[in-house]
Amino acid sequence: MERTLIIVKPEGVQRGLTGQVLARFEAKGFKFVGLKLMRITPELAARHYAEHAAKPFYPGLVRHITSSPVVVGVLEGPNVIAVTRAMMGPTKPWEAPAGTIRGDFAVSMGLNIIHGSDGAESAAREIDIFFTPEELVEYPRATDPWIIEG
Ligand code: DAT
Ligand code: MG
Repeated sequence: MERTLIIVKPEGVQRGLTGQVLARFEAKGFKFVGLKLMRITPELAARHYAEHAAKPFYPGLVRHITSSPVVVGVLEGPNVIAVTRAMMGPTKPWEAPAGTIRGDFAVSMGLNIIHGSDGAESAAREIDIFFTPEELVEYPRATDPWIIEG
Protein backbone atom coordinates (compact mmCIF):
# COMPACT_ATOMS: atom_id res chain seq x y z
CA MET A 1 0.00 0.00 0.00
CA GLU A 2 1.25 3.46 -0.93
CA ARG A 3 2.57 5.87 1.74
CA THR A 4 3.28 9.60 1.82
CA LEU A 5 4.71 12.17 4.23
CA ILE A 6 2.72 15.20 5.31
CA ILE A 7 3.83 18.12 7.48
CA VAL A 8 1.47 20.57 9.14
CA LYS A 9 3.86 23.51 8.95
CA PRO A 10 4.58 25.99 11.79
CA GLU A 11 1.76 28.34 10.74
CA GLY A 12 -0.75 25.45 10.78
CA VAL A 13 0.23 24.44 14.32
CA GLN A 14 0.40 28.05 15.57
CA ARG A 15 -3.03 28.82 14.09
CA GLY A 16 -4.60 25.77 15.74
CA LEU A 17 -5.46 24.12 12.43
CA THR A 18 -3.66 20.82 13.03
CA GLY A 19 -6.79 18.91 13.99
CA GLN A 20 -8.82 20.20 11.05
CA VAL A 21 -6.07 19.37 8.56
CA LEU A 22 -5.47 15.86 9.92
CA ALA A 23 -9.23 15.25 10.14
CA ARG A 24 -9.59 15.77 6.39
CA PHE A 25 -7.16 12.95 5.66
CA GLU A 26 -8.84 10.68 8.20
CA ALA A 27 -12.30 11.46 6.83
CA LYS A 28 -11.09 10.71 3.31
CA GLY A 29 -10.21 7.19 4.45
CA PHE A 30 -6.44 7.37 4.73
CA LYS A 31 -4.72 5.74 7.68
CA PHE A 32 -2.05 7.37 9.83
CA VAL A 33 0.83 4.94 10.34
CA GLY A 34 3.11 7.61 11.85
CA LEU A 35 2.38 10.91 13.62
CA LYS A 36 4.35 13.26 15.87
CA LEU A 37 4.87 16.85 17.00
CA MET A 38 8.46 17.97 16.63
CA ARG A 39 10.75 20.91 16.11
CA ILE A 40 12.61 20.49 12.80
CA THR A 41 16.36 21.09 13.15
CA PRO A 42 18.30 23.02 10.48
CA GLU A 43 20.01 19.72 9.54
CA LEU A 44 16.69 17.93 8.96
CA ALA A 45 15.33 20.96 7.08
CA ALA A 46 18.36 20.91 4.77
CA ARG A 47 17.79 17.22 3.98
CA HIS A 48 14.07 17.70 3.51
CA TYR A 49 14.38 20.74 1.24
CA ALA A 50 17.55 19.60 -0.60
CA GLU A 51 15.81 19.96 -3.99
CA HIS A 52 15.37 23.69 -3.30
CA ALA A 53 18.93 24.35 -1.99
CA ALA A 54 19.95 26.52 -4.96
CA LYS A 55 16.77 28.62 -5.04
CA PRO A 56 16.65 32.22 -3.77
CA PHE A 57 13.83 31.45 -1.35
CA TYR A 58 15.72 28.51 0.26
CA PRO A 59 17.21 30.35 3.30
CA GLY A 60 13.78 31.75 4.20
CA LEU A 61 12.20 28.33 3.69
CA VAL A 62 14.61 26.67 6.14
CA ARG A 63 14.28 29.56 8.62
CA HIS A 64 10.51 29.25 8.53
CA ILE A 65 10.17 25.45 8.82
CA THR A 66 12.55 25.47 11.82
CA SER A 67 10.88 28.48 13.51
CA SER A 68 8.20 26.66 15.52
CA PRO A 69 6.95 23.08 15.98
CA VAL A 70 5.36 21.08 13.18
CA VAL A 71 3.21 17.95 13.09
CA VAL A 72 4.63 15.28 10.80
CA GLY A 73 2.65 12.27 9.65
CA VAL A 74 2.82 9.27 7.38
CA LEU A 75 -0.42 8.43 5.60
CA GLU A 76 -1.22 5.14 3.94
CA GLY A 77 -3.85 4.29 1.34
CA PRO A 78 -4.63 3.78 -2.33
CA ASN A 79 -3.05 6.53 -4.48
CA VAL A 80 -2.36 8.45 -1.27
CA ILE A 81 0.49 10.53 -2.77
CA ALA A 82 -1.49 12.06 -5.62
CA VAL A 83 -4.74 12.32 -3.67
CA THR A 84 -3.02 14.09 -0.77
CA ARG A 85 -1.46 16.59 -3.21
CA ALA A 86 -4.91 17.23 -4.70
CA MET A 87 -6.40 17.74 -1.22
CA MET A 88 -3.60 20.24 -0.41
CA GLY A 89 -4.12 22.30 -3.55
CA PRO A 90 -1.45 24.16 -5.55
CA THR A 91 1.59 25.80 -3.90
CA LYS A 92 0.17 29.33 -4.35
CA PRO A 93 -2.87 29.55 -2.07
CA TRP A 94 -4.50 32.24 -4.24
CA GLU A 95 -4.60 29.65 -7.05
CA ALA A 96 -5.90 26.90 -4.77
CA PRO A 97 -9.58 26.05 -5.22
CA ALA A 98 -11.98 26.27 -2.29
CA GLY A 99 -12.27 22.85 -0.74
CA THR A 100 -8.51 22.30 -0.74
CA ILE A 101 -6.47 22.86 2.42
CA ARG A 102 -4.49 25.74 0.93
CA GLY A 103 -7.62 27.12 -0.74
CA ASP A 104 -9.53 27.13 2.55
CA PHE A 105 -6.86 28.10 5.09
CA ALA A 106 -4.08 30.16 3.45
CA VAL A 107 -3.43 33.36 1.50
CA SER A 108 0.41 33.43 1.30
CA MET A 109 2.78 31.03 -0.48
CA GLY A 110 5.30 30.89 2.36
CA LEU A 111 2.49 30.24 4.85
CA ASN A 112 0.61 27.58 2.88
CA ILE A 113 -0.05 25.31 5.89
CA ILE A 114 0.93 21.92 4.57
CA HIS A 115 3.69 19.92 2.93
CA GLY A 116 3.03 16.65 1.09
CA SER A 117 5.42 14.43 -0.83
CA ASP A 118 5.13 14.94 -4.60
CA GLY A 119 6.01 11.43 -5.86
CA ALA A 120 6.93 7.88 -4.88
CA GLU A 121 10.64 8.63 -4.70
CA SER A 122 10.28 11.78 -2.58
CA ALA A 123 7.76 10.03 -0.31
CA ALA A 124 10.22 7.21 0.46
CA ARG A 125 13.05 9.71 0.96
CA GLU A 126 11.05 12.05 3.19
CA ILE A 127 9.51 9.27 5.34
CA ASP A 128 13.07 8.05 5.99
CA ILE A 129 14.16 11.56 7.06
CA PHE A 130 11.44 11.99 9.68
CA PHE A 131 10.60 8.48 10.94
CA THR A 132 12.55 5.45 12.08
CA PRO A 133 11.06 2.09 11.01
CA GLU A 134 10.04 1.48 14.67
CA GLU A 135 7.98 4.68 14.68
CA LEU A 136 5.80 3.44 11.82
CA VAL A 137 2.94 1.31 13.12
CA GLU A 138 1.05 -1.25 11.04
CA TYR A 139 -2.43 -2.10 12.25
CA PRO A 140 -5.79 -3.10 10.81
CA ARG A 141 -8.72 -0.73 11.17
CA ALA A 142 -12.17 -2.17 11.73
CA THR A 143 -13.40 0.24 9.05
CA ASP A 144 -10.91 -0.87 6.37
CA PRO A 145 -13.43 -3.17 4.58
CA TRP A 146 -15.84 -0.22 4.41
CA ILE A 147 -13.22 2.08 2.89
CA ILE A 148 -10.94 -0.03 0.69
CA GLU A 149 -12.40 -2.37 -1.93
CA GLY A 150 -11.08 -5.84 -2.54
P1 DAT B 1 4.91 22.39 -2.68
O1 DAT B 1 4.93 22.75 -1.21
O2 DAT B 1 3.57 22.70 -3.30
O3 DAT B 1 5.41 21.01 -2.98
P2 DAT B 1 7.49 23.34 -3.66
O4 DAT B 1 8.04 22.00 -3.29
O5 DAT B 1 7.74 23.83 -5.04
O6 DAT B 1 5.90 23.42 -3.40
O7 DAT B 1 8.07 24.43 -2.65
C1 DAT B 1 8.20 24.14 -1.27
C2 DAT B 1 7.74 25.35 -0.49
O8 DAT B 1 8.61 26.44 -0.74
C3 DAT B 1 6.34 25.86 -0.87
O9 DAT B 1 5.33 25.20 -0.16
C4 DAT B 1 6.43 27.31 -0.56
C5 DAT B 1 7.88 27.66 -0.83
N1 DAT B 1 8.08 28.22 -2.18
C6 DAT B 1 8.00 27.56 -3.35
N2 DAT B 1 8.26 28.36 -4.40
C7 DAT B 1 8.54 29.57 -3.86
C8 DAT B 1 8.88 30.86 -4.41
N3 DAT B 1 9.02 31.03 -5.73
N4 DAT B 1 9.06 31.88 -3.54
C9 DAT B 1 8.93 31.71 -2.21
N5 DAT B 1 8.60 30.53 -1.62
C10 DAT B 1 8.41 29.47 -2.44
MG1 MG C 1 7.30 20.16 -2.73
